[in-house]
Amino acid sequence: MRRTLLPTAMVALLLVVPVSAAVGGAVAVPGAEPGFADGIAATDAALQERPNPCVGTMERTPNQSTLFSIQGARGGDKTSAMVVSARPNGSIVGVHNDTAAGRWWSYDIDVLPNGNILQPTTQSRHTVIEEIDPETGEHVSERDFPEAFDTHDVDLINGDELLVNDMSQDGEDRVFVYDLSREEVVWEYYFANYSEHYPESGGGEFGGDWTHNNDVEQISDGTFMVSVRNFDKVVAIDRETKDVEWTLGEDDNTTILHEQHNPDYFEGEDGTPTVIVADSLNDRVVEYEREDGQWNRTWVVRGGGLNEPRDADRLPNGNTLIADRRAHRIVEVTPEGDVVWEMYSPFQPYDVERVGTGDESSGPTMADAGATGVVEATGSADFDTADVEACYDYLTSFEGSRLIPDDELAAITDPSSTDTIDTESESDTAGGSDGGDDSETEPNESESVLGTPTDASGPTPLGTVLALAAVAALFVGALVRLRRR
Ligand SMILES: [Ca+2]
Ligand SMILES: [Ca+2]
Ligand SMILES: [Ca+2]
Ligand SMILES: [Ca+2]
Repeated sequence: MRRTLLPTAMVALLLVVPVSAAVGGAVAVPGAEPGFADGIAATDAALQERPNPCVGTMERTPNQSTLFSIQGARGGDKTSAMVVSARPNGSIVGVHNDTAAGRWWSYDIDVLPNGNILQPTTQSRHTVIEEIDPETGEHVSERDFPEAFDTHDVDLINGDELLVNDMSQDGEDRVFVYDLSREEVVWEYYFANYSEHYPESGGGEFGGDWTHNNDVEQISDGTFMVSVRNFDKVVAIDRETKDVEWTLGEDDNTTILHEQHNPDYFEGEDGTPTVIVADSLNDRVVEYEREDGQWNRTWVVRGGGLNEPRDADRLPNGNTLIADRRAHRIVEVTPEGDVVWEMYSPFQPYDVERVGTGDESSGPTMADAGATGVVEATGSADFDTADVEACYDYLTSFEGSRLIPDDELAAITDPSSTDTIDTESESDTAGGSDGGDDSETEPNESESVLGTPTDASGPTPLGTVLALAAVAALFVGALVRLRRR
């Protein structure tokens, strides 16, 4: 017996919690960054030229800032879960500290069409989805999903739906769609209902960390791509029929994928389906193309210290931006594997996004770039544990939680204001084909896309009354059950 829809009225009433200022911190003042943390080798001339101790190789400075999330774990120790924004030269725009807001883990980040940042986090073994103001780092909105366990990815699709992973811990692993207008779950896919694709004997322990489904993406109208990590495969699922349209990878066949993260789907110039994947336990990033019903591996970057990468985004310039988990760094590599941009990101980065390049990857494919094959990553800065520690100290003491600089934010919310930002992939971001409705032309950067039913200052009186009534009803119900025992 599988769960059906969430008790949606309760969820909507109790758990939609607008928050006006969950995290403090002043807006960053450009240029007013703290100095080097203690313990940095101040005699190192090369290091002295760096704006902070988190900067690694800087062979090339990109046009926009880079956002990355840090899960916050070092060995068995809990460290700060953060979202960090770095300027092209590696200087820090701001740091959003989720541990300070009471969260535990911090995962996939998406820049929404209004410039806000969407992110799943966890607190007390359940999922909290945050929408973060890019100017202040404050939470415009937070939503609790108490029945969703340890969600690693949520995407905004079709303008008003959230596509969400739920790893569960009871065999009820699922992907679901939450309709923000109707305030309810409108679609669910329980992996255990499809044993032909996900037998209970496969993946991790059934009833425990079984599927570890860790990434979702709407790759076309009505098709969801899902990373089922513990089955070493990525599947494309038809929303209507729930049929599996294609599969990349095979459980325990680790020559294809091994406990992967964050596959991105895009297409070659001739429409060839292409997926780039952080092939985590193979310590590499791989690109596959689909031809005649077969997935062919076209590009691999490995070596050079790559250690369990968890995100890889293809940038419009053909380079690949990688969140390298156990190396505690973000690297941008060329098709030939040269590291051209590198930031330390302690401890355990999860996702990285280059501001203004669209959500995740938009191409080009390595086949179209004429750069197929296996390449070795080279050119990382020669950094050690002390460097990473110094970076951690710097980030956790950084004052200012702004995440996107003003000019870059303007380019996102009003693309006509500048032509320096590549916005060609906006249809991927929203998952819809017509991103030009009237509401988008209005200045709306302070609004919440999560669609809290009230303004950001708190629940309406009616909402509060209904929520309290619902709590009271639960309490009375529990009392009645106790007395019957
Ligand atoms: Ca996402
Ligand atoms: Ca996604
Ligand atoms: Ca990605
Ligand atoms: Ca990414």
